Amino acid sequence: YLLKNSPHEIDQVATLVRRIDHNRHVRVLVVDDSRAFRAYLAKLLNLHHLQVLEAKDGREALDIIKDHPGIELVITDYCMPEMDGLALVSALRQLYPRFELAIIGLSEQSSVDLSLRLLKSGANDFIYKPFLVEEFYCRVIQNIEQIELIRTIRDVSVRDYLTGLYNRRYLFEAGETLYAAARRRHINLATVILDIDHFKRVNDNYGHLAGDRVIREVARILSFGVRQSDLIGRYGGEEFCIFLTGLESNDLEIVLERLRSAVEATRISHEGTEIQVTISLGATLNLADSLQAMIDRADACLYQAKQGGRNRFVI
Ligand code: GH3
Ligand code: MG
Ligand code: MG
Ligand code: MG
Repeated sequence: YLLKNSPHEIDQVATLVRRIDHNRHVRVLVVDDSRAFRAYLAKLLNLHHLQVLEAKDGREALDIIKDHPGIELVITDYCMPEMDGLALVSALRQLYPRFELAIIGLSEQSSVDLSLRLLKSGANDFIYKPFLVEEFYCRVIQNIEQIELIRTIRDVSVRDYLTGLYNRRYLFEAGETLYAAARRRHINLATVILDIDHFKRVNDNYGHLAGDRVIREVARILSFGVRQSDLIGRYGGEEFCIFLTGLESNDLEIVLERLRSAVEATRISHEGTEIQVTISLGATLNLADSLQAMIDRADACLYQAKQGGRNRFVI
């Protein structure tokens, strides 16, 4: 390849390298039938601390991307023997939307409308060979930054700021999905609502900052107490909601008691003193007519737990 780059030019782009230094773990898949060209691109990308995986054609690229989650960018050649760039872009777009995986087409000018066809198939960007290293870097960085920005925005939009748990909006959105799946498969969906006992006293006695710390700590204990596949979120001020699938009645009791006792056993240090809180939990297991109906049932159980003296669960 006739690359229009001098070593001097590579020095100049070293300043760009610093910009995405924090992207140390970003994974890029390079797809090209020329081993030498793949190695060249890998070297350029490694300069930016990007982790590079290589594939020699579209078919191999699809295998690799399925086995390696976390690839954010695919840079693909057009002309390849097994599966060409156009077919690869189309196949990838069936699997990943544009805001989850960026694709840059990279090819010689073989026809006037090649870049157009790749873009229409779903590529985010296109570069003709030979290219300026600086342009290559600019496009790579811009595409990665866009993917990461969208990821950050999505993350912020589903998380509760104080605790890092899911927020109420996402909790119910994802809850509806779990509920529909439970209906289809005729399985239970445990729905748990819990509330910190006498939380007003914490705020009154120790101040709002201490109250916030208690909420965060309880959130941490709760998320340790459930499985990765369970859905847990902050429902209100000091109220939380958990959806758990695949539980029998006995398991639910065990989970609720584990959460209750874990919170009770914790001492939260604040300005030299230790704060202890308890939680009350309400839960229901069998499917009701709607997710809202299940939440209402769990809420009614929570009310009973409060009436019954707090620091307990009711199913
Ligand atoms: P109960 O045992 O009946 O639940 O008594 P409680 O005092 O906990 O009563 P309630 O649940 O009604 O009180 C919730 C309090 O939580 C009221 C509100 O000021 C406080 N709160 C809500 N959100 C936050 C928050 O984000 N931070 C802090 N520090 N306090 C909050
Ligand atoms: Mg080729
Ligand atoms: Mg409360
Ligand atoms: Mg409350």
